[in-house]
Amino acid sequence: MIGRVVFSGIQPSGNLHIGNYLGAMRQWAAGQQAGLNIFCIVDMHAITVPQDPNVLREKTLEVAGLVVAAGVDPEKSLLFIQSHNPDHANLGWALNCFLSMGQMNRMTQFKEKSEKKDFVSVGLFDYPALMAADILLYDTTEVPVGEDQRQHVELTRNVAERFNSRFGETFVLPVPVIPKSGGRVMSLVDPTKKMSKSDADLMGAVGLLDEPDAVVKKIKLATTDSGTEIRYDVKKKPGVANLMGIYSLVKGKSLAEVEVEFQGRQYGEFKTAAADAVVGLLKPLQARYKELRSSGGLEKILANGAKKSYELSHKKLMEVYEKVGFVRQ
Ligand code: ATP
Ligand code: LTN
Repeated sequence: MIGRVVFSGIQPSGNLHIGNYLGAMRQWAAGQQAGLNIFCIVDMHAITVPQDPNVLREKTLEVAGLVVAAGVDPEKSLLFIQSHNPDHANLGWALNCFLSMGQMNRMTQFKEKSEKKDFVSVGLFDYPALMAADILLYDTTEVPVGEDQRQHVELTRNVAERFNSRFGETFVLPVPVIPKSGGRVMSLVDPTKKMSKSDADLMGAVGLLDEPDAVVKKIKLATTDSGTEIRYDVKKKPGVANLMGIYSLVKGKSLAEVEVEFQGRQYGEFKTAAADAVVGLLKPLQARYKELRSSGGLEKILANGAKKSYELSHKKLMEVYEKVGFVRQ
């Protein structure tokens, strides 16, 4: 084991939004100073729900590019596409056999994502086993994710403990690292729901690749209450509170400072300031993204990430194969 190992994944489905950035990617970038950092574009998780093949291919590269543009430095971290390293699916299969139906039935994300769907794949149900494999292959100690993923990381610890107690020390137990603020950026249309890539209403989320005009429009039209006071009150003023949260994270100011800054001012003025802040955040990110996609540098980064990740994961997979009793080649 090599001390601190950070692993996180992101699905290449839909358009990445500022919730993904503030809740996850920003932390990934900030935490790269020490230890081994691994980030994975989880295309195999994405096909648990229907995907258009051409869109999935393009989104996979887009998300990878945005992760780098958001500050994940390929010199310091490994970045790769999940389907490029077959060990993930192979360990996922093995872990399936150490997870109970009862445990999986308690996963709230499955319940939410399967509701009112005509077709629910076994893959969607089994999603957390593959996620556990992603994490456990690398002796991961920390998993930076948003609040919605806490239960999956708990399940990962659980299956690791079960395997360890049966076969002896094999897996490291990871801890979820959830940001104190930013863990849950809410929709601009319905601030009681989280900002989501899979939301059909595109006005709810500010995309990381949105043009400045679109950003301004979405923030200006964001749902707020009929009052006038700019005060942080999630229950009574969820829309204003959400915009204040976004503004405070982007500007690096506390909520109390934001309240003081906008005391006695109108919603319109505050929304303009919030929109300016988000446009300012996205401008350099979008410039880095465009440069990376046009230079061909991304493909090299991903190829290197796949090779290096396999060197690490394959040892672990072979250890598991040995322990469960597979004949080695
Ligand atoms: P969907 O919105 O379609 O459910 P998602 O954005 O939650 O997708 P991922 O792409 O897998 O799913 O999420 C990537 C990371 O972004 C995860 O760590 C997740 O917790 C975080 N994240 C997603 N939405 C938000 C949000 N609204 N606020 C904060 N963090 C978020
Ligand atoms: N389930 C996660 C994405 C994901 C992940 C992982 C996150 C897949 N594998 C491993 C952390 C570690 C999500 O939907 N956000």
